[in-house]
Amino acid sequence: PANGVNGENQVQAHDEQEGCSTPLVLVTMGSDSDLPVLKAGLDILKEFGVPYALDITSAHRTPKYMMRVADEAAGKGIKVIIAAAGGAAHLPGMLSSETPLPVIGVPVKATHLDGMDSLLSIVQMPRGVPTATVGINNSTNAALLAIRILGSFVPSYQDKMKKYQLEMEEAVIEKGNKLRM
Ligand code: RP5
Repeated sequence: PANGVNGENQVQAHDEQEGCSTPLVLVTMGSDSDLPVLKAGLDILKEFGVPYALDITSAHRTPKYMMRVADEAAGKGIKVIIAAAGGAAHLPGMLSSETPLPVIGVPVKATHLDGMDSLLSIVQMPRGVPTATVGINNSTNAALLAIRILGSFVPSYQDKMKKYQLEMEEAVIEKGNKLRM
């Protein structure tokens, strides 16, 4: 079912594994040109079976729509917002200024400044308006952080996170073993 946060701009919520169609994470971006950067994070959300909604909410091109999305997200059952933006990346901070939900910003490398502009635009928030910031183009960590937040009150997500961490550890040890052989 089409189950996005705000109707017509929304694509389907992804819920393959959990059988729940209410999105828990809103993944939004300033432009569809940011979508390739978000792919890795979306793959993580799918792997963990987290239902999410996708949207485009530009702080500069659709400011009124962006504020409506921020206003309504919590009431629609969203628990965490992931927001990607490049350049003058005001989207995560502006969403954060309007919603009580945790917002995770993904700085996108979109201009000649190699993503440093996006990173600094997102990370340097004023006191009182916290906005989590992951590395440039690192949507993987944004998704993992969102799942850790969900895992604080959904035990199944925390169990999957523990398994993910264990498998990561085993994979690195295995690589080391091969090098030492
Ligand atoms: C930002 O400007 C977007 O988040 C994107 O990273 C960047 C470029 O957008 P487009 O001109 O490609 O639409 O607002």
